[in-house]
Amino acid sequence: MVTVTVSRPKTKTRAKPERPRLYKVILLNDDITPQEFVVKVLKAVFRMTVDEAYGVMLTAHQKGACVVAVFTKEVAESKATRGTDEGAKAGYPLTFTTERED
Ligand code: TYC
Repeated sequence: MVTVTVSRPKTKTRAKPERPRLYKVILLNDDITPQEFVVKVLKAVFRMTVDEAYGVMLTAHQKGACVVAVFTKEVAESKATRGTDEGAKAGYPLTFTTERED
């Protein structure tokens, strides 16, 4: 007679969905892009009100950079690229970058 022992893992495999890592989109200041244009891009790409967009633009203008919003990696990178491309299309060096949150 043959005995077959089947061993199961001792640890329970629990369905534990990991929270996706989040990425900040950061707006960088420059000396060339007009303030109004920055506000226009923030409204269009990040669906901000004019007041929100003006506040973010002014913080970047005064401090050198400002966190615009936080998204999953793909969304953050896509929006940063869209914003930067809008500037480039209009001949401005407007730049959005992304940075992983800790
Ligand atoms: N500093 C620019 C100016 O004085 C305006 C500006 C603000 C540009 C924020 C980029 O992220 C920026 N025309």
